[in-house]
Amino acid sequence: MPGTCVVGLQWGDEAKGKIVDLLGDGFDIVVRYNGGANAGHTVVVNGKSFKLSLLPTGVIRSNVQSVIGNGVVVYPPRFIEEIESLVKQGGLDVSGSLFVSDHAHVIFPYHMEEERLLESGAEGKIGTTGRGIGPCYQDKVGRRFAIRVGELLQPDHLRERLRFVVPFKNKLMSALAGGTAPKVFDPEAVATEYLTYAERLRPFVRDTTRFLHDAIAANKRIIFEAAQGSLLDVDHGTFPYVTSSSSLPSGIWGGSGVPAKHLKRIIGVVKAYTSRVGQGPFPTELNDGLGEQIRTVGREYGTVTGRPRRVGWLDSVAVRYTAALAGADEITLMLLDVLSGIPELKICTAYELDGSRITHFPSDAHLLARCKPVYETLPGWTEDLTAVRSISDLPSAARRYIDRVAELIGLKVSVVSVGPGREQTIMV
Ligand code: 2SA
Ligand code: MG
Repeated sequence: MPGTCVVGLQWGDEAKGKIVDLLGDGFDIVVRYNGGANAGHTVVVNGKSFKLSLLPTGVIRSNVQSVIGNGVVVYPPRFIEEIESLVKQGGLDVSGSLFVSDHAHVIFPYHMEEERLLESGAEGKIGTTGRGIGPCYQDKVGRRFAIRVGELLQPDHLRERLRFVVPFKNKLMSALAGGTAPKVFDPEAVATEYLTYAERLRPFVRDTTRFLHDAIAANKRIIFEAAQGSLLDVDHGTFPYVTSSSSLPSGIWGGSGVPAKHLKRIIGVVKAYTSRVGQGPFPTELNDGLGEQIRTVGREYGTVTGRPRRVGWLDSVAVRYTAALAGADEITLMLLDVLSGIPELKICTAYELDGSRITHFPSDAHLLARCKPVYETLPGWTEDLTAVRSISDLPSAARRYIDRVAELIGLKVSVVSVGPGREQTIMV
């Protein structure tokens, strides 16, 4: 069974969805194993574009089965909204081809409220997407207050669980708010609301671990779509400015039940520069007019939240680190067209940390915050790249940039993307 993983090697938004799309008919099953409705990708179905945040991008292929694995946190209203918008606007009915794990955890409105309170304080802000991701994973790991998708389908049990969980959450939120909770949740009302969602979800819910094990036995080709980016991984990312799940391929085993030995190809997706949303250190950040230009040309605004993304130069120290962690076999270089017209391009090749030069990535945020980038400068190009379809038609400076990136990261570049369209792709 050839398992493939498509994973972003920076802080997310590397255009992973496009790579999944390019892999096209080479797969039978597409799996999401981490995160929730904090991911954001735009897909095009029958000429119409959709913003998906919870469903895997592969869901738009009628011949592909899709799985939301046990490692994902599911917000039912968003799930229903996404499947309904696919039907209404794209004429695409995914019932029968999309499955949600009964072991995935459920996001409730109190998770979002908890997050809102935590993020509104003056200190400790992470700059999250506000989708309840962190509080839901916290409940999962804490065990006592979490509710799984399978539990939604048992009405009496769900009511009983919520009668236990919700009063605790109300107390917690009062404490977080410093006395009186701005919002008090009623367990019966939450149960009634979620039981209606449960009926919409029911046909999609199954034991996806067993489904995937059967698929492996049947030699089906599976693609794993990582959400967020490797530097947002809860263990190896720039902690604490990370998401609450394992966004590296290491999350696949835990988040889907598929053992790592079935992974045969790991594609690391890299933006030709860097972007980051939310708080946390970003050594190569550009806070000037050039940064503004890259943000505008690259349309660097959050798909989910619309937040302007922070942008900066490509950081080869960071990507070398994540490529090693991900076990990447190759990299795809995305959004190269955005760099056209910049006279000189910089790539970070080392850091100065407290007076010493280092070439490894200190993922601890407090150390990374003290790192000053050491740059190598390469000549830029003025030509528009969006219509280029082969390496030989690229300006020589662009070819040099690609070669240097491959050399610094130590992996071959297999694809270069020069625009969002499927055809705006150079196979190397
Ligand atoms: P969270 O909400 O708990 O996962 O936030 C924790 C950190 O993870 C970052 N994060 C992201 N970074 C980039 N892209 C993401 N997806 C959306 C997109 C984001 C959006 O595709 O644009 O629309 O704003 C994503 N999801 C989480 C987040 O910014 C925090 O730094
Ligand atoms: Mg995104």
